[in-house]
Amino acid sequence: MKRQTNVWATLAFTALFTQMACTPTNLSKENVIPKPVSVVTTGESFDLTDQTDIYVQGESAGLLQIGQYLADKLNPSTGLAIGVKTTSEIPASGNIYLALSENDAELGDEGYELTITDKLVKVTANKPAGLFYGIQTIRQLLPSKVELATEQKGPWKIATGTIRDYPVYGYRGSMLDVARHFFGVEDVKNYIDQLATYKMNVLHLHLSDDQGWRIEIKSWPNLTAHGGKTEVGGGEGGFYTQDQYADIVKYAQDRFITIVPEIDMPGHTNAALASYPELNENGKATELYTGTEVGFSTLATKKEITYKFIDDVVRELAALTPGEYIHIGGDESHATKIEDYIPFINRVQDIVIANGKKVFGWDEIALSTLKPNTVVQYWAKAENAIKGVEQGAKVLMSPAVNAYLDMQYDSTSTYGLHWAAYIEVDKAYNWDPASLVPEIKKENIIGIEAPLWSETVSTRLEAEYLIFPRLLGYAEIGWTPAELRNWDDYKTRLASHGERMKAMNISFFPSKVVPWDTKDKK
Ligand code: IFG
Repeated sequence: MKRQTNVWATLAFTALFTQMACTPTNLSKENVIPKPVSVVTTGESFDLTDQTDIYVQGESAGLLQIGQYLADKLNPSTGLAIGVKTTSEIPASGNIYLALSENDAELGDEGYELTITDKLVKVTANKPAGLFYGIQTIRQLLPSKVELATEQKGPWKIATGTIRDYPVYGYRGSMLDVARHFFGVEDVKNYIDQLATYKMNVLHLHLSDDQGWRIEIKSWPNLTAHGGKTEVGGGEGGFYTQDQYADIVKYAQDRFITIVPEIDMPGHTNAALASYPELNENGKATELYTGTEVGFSTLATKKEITYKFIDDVVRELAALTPGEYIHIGGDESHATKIEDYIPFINRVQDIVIANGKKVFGWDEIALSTLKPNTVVQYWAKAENAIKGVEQGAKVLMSPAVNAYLDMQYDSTSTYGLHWAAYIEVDKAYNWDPASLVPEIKKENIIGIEAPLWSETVSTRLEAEYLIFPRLLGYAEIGWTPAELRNWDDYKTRLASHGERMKAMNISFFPSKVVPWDTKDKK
């Protein structure tokens, strides 16, 4: 008899322990990336059940869309058929509630407050973007299996407490080079979804270069008919029709991501020069180029037709781009004399502004006279970016030695280059934009961007090998205050995202500097 009692007691304890182990009750032990600004735990847990619905305050279509985005992320794996409804008052217990708040100044335009009790999960924010970022956090407070596309066993519990969270920088972006190798609409949309998951809010598309022109311009059709025909290595290239580009822009907008389109000039222009003889100094079209050299091409900066060309391109692109910026490139114009480069950049800034947009350019543009709202993207020469600061320009931090996603992790990693540096996951994380260059202060910086140049990658799988897991660190650098960031804390949170990235079908590089075997705690 005695022995039997022990057996039952052991079984009961094991069941209780397992249940408790699955029940998250310590909010401050969760592995949210980017790390939230403040977390207070209250030690209980909230249950998502088949009675749970998402209620949004008021009748706004925008809030319903955000609610539906969350439902679409939760329903496939939980099988709970969570509905999305509007309400004019606090919903009954067991539900999720999204509501715009009066004016919680500390949260700004992108911040949110997430209050979880055993009865209600409530997200409040000044603007819809804040609600959208609050639901990204809700996703991460559920077990990583919530990201799977097939139904999983519950329970689906969320630790209770309050998270108040808001970003350090307003520009938290990545760049995708679709010119060296072309990536189709579905790959771009997939990347947009991944960026949104980690609260990033800009995708810069590098749409033209020596190897390809990727955006339809109706007034210069040969740019894509001819200039879009190939890519590095001689593949079939491709391009976005204006409808496809508009589709990408809308998909991004629905996820609070701004598209910044780049037409690189006067260098990196061989695809245009191969498409129109008249754009060349000597009036002869060049050959299409499928190599990876840089700095050998230039528009004819002294011919008037060049500026008509640029005006036509900028006008059509501006009409398709709700974002306030157009990126004019300006990098590595080694085939353009500096005395021609400077007036060219001055004039192109005027063309972009005349078409209602503000200017971005790589740091060399600081050699010209920058217009009031022109932003300098620091990639290679700090002295250029400093020239920009001296002219009163804001700086976008993309230092190649820390933030170039196309850099190899180490000398053995498969894809990528290493002209700037080998960038392991810890090196990608261990830097602070506001103290990297003493002359570039926090108030001069609009944010950070991690570019993926595509000379060495041509598929989503290869791109993800370079992008992930480093992107998660850039997301945190853009969002979380530097004083809250340290590698030892981050690496264990990142380790737990291994399961989460697998569940999201992200093929990330299994870096040895990350303790991946730390089991996902829930
Ligand atoms: N520099 C070139 C890119 C690309 C890159 C690869 C900039 C601004 C090297 N320009 O980075 O076109 O070739 O790492």
